[in-house]
Amino acid sequence: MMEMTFRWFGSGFDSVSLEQIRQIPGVKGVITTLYDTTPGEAWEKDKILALKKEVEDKDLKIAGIESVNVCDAIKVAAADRDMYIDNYIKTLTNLGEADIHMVCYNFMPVFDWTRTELARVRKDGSTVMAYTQEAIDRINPDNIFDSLKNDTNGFILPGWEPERMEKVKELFEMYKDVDENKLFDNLVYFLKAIMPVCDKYDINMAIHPDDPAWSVYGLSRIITNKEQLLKMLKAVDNPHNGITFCTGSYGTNLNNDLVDTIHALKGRIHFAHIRNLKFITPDNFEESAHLSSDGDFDMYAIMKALYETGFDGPMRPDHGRMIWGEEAMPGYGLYDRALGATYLQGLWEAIDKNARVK
Ligand SMILES: [Mn+2]
Repeated sequence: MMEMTFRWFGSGFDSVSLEQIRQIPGVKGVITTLYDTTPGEAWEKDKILALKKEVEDKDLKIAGIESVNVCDAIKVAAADRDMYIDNYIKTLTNLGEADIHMVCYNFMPVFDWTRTELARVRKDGSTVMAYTQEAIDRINPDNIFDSLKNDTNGFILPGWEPERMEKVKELFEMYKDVDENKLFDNLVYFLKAIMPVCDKYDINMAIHPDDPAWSVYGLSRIITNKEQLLKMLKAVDNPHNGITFCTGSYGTNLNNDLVDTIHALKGRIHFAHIRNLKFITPDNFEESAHLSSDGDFDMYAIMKALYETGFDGPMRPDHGRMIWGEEAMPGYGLYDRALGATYLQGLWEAIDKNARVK
C-alpha cells in the first residue's frame, strides 16, 4: 500500500506546521530533513532523535529523509572523498538506528534543480514556478541566484542556500573536468561504499532525477531518462539502490514516457514525487495544479502504473501553486499540496477498487 506523505522542512524553516499536516486527510507521515546541516557532515544521533520525537509527538511519523545531500567532494571524487563517505555512512547508521528507512539524495552538479521563475502569475491569480530555456540562455549562471532571490518570500530554497550560491564560480571550477562518465563512476563508487550499511539497516536509497532532465550550463547530467536509470541500477544491483520517481523532473523532457519508465523500474522505485506540468512550448513549462486537466500529464495513468508495479513506498504531492494568498516557500505552500494529496489518494482509491472488482 502506497503511503501518502508531505514534505516538511522543520520548525523554523517551514511555514507549514505539523498540526496542519496532521489534518490533511490520509497523511500520516512527513518527509523531512535536518535542514541546518551542511552536506558532508555526519548527522548526530541526538538531533535525529529530537526531530523524530517532535514529529511523533504530533501523531505523525518520519516516512523518509529528503534529503541527505551528497557533498561536492564525493561528486567530483576529490582526494578527501572517503572521509565524506564515512560521514555519510555514519549518518545512515544513525538514521537506521532511529528506525528510518528511506533516504532521498541527488547527484547533480552545482544546482539541485533549476527554475527561471519562482512566481509566474497565472490567469486565475495563482503563482507557479516555471522554466524557460530562453531565460536560462540569457542569464549568466553566476547571477541566476540573484535573478531569483527577490521571489523566495524570504525562505531558503533547498540546494540554493545563499552561502552556497556565493561560491558558485568555485563550484563551476570544481566540476569543469567532471564529464558524464566521471560523474557516473563517482556515483557508483559512492553507492558501492554505502550499500553494506543500507543492507544492515534496510535503508532504501532513492536518487532524485536531474531537474530539468537535460544539461544546464554545460553541467553533466546522468539521471535523466529510463536508459540512464537502468544503467545505474545495474551498476549497483542491490534492491537498496533505488529511485525517487519524480514526475515533474523526468516529465520536463517530453520524450520521457513516464508510464513506461515506471514499469521498467518495477521494484526499484522507493519514493514518488507526483506533480503535473503545463507546457507552453517544449522548453517553456510551468508547475500546474496536480489535476490531469490542469497540465499535460495523465495523472491517472501515472498512478495506475505505480499501483500495477506494486509501489508501496512513501509518495508526496510535489510542488504546488501558491493560492488563496498564502505566503510560503515557492512550491511548498500548504493549500495546493493538500489538494494534491487528496486528489492523488482519490485516484489511488478508484484504481484499487477497480482492481478488486473482477
Ligand atoms: Mn522531485
